Amino acid sequence: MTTTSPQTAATQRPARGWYALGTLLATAAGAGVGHLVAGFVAPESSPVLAVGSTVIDATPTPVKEWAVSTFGTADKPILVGSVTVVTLILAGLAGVVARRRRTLGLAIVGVLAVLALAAAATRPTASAVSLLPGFVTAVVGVLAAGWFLGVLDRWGAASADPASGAGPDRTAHGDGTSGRRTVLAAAAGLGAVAATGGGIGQSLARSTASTGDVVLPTPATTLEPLPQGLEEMVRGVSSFRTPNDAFYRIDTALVIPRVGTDGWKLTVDGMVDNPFSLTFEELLKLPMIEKDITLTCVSNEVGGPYVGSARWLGVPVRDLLERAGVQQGVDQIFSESTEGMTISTPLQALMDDRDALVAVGMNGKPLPPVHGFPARLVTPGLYGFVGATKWLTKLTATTYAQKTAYWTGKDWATDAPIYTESRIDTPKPLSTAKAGKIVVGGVAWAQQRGIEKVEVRVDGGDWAEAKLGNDAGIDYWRQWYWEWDAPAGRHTLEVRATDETGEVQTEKRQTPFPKGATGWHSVVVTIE
Ligand SMILES: Nc1nc2c(c(=O)[nH]1)N[C@H]1C(S)=C(S)[C@@H](COP(=O)(O)O)O[C@H]1N2
Ligand SMILES: [Mo]
Repeated sequence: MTTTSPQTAATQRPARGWYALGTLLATAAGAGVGHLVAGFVAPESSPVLAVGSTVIDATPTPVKEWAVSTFGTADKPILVGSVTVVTLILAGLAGVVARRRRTLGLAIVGVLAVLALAAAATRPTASAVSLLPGFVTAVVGVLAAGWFLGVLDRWGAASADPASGAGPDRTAHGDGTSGRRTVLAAAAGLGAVAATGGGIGQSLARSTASTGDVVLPTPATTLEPLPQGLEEMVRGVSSFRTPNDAFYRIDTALVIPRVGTDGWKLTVDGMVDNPFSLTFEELLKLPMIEKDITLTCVSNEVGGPYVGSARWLGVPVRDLLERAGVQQGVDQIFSESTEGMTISTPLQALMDDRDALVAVGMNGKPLPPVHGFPARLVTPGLYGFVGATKWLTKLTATTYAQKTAYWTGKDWATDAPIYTESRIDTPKPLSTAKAGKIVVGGVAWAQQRGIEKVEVRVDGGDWAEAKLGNDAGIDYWRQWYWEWDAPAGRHTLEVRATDETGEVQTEKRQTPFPKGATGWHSVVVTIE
């Protein structure tokens, strides 16, 4: 070893691993404090979450589809975890650099934080306050790293002193001097700052707006109560109404937007004669209707879970657009949400008699925060990504030529009617049952057309007609069941639906991208 460094000789420094640990923990401490500050000012501007959201937006569609189909709704924690791991690896490498080139190493720690700051600053909803968490992260991270590396240097200098025995390079893990204890205490301190800041920040970010004080208005026209479902008779079939807390959730938000009703406004503008805005109170005073609608995600694979059915309460979008006076030439309504999502819906689908809603109620309750509180769009017959904007705040009348929404910019379809689909809920795939009577059951949907018939077949044999559950309108799914006298062996069950126009669900396999999956759902079971 030579003294190429302007500082102490390499032989007097603790091993690289200590430096890597130091900058890693210092960066974690910085990010923890940044997360805490974000929890107070703007959770989505937390360094890790801002980078995570930027990664989501920058991820090519096929990769995102793969992630959704592989990880399901765990894709978010996995993304945040990956961002954290990659950042900590880079932070650790910065420590290795800092061992010899202190300024450069610390600068890398600073750059990591500044990248997070830049990510926060370029989010669609960024404001001046979004810069604070990244700034705090940079300052805390660099100062903590500088401090910790100083502790290491002093340890190295002390142990290089002939009086205190061999240098730490050789004895880093074994000499048990008080210097080592000091270093470990410093490391534990940084770890504690990271964990405490991150933990408190996380609980702040999770505390969403309360919907408790919202009293839903009485609808101008009410629906009959939802008819009886099959779930009590057919064990394992999806319930006719999906409870709010079991309803699937798909969105790009890493933090559930905290939207209070106080500052919230819905604006209708663009190519209209009379643009206007409504407060939440004003919205609630408009005549509302109830509607049973099955919502479906375009990313739902054949047989997948991203479909749910609820009774929605809201104002027909048509009423709002008529009040604004949509001008000639408009072909899309471009909606925006409080957290910066943009979604485009064909004007026609919002104006015709399907009764697309600006919904405020879901199954008799205010919208839960994850499902768009205080108001969202629900468009019967269209996949959610082109008609179900959550945390809705703006409807702009415009044209597809003028404005491109988030998913359209990622090459998804612009107009995406839901395909006729059917799903076997029971028996479960690869389950085992005793030979004899088995009830096969599930759901089928063909929003805007309605389900006429559901058929099941075993091992590619003849199609048998299933019995349908009650009907709650063409925009709502139908439950179905079929009694099977199951013989021993391994069997494949398949299902297909026919809509009320007479069209049979296509067998042709199609991926969710770019306009929804098609094909027949099948389940393999073993009968003993
Ligand atoms: N603001 C916002 N709204 C959104 C999305 C989103 O990412 N952000 N995702 C859409 C998609 S892809 C679907 S399928 C539905 C899902 O609604 P849910 O989570 O209430 O089931 O919301 C839609 N509305
Ligand atoms: Mo979706």
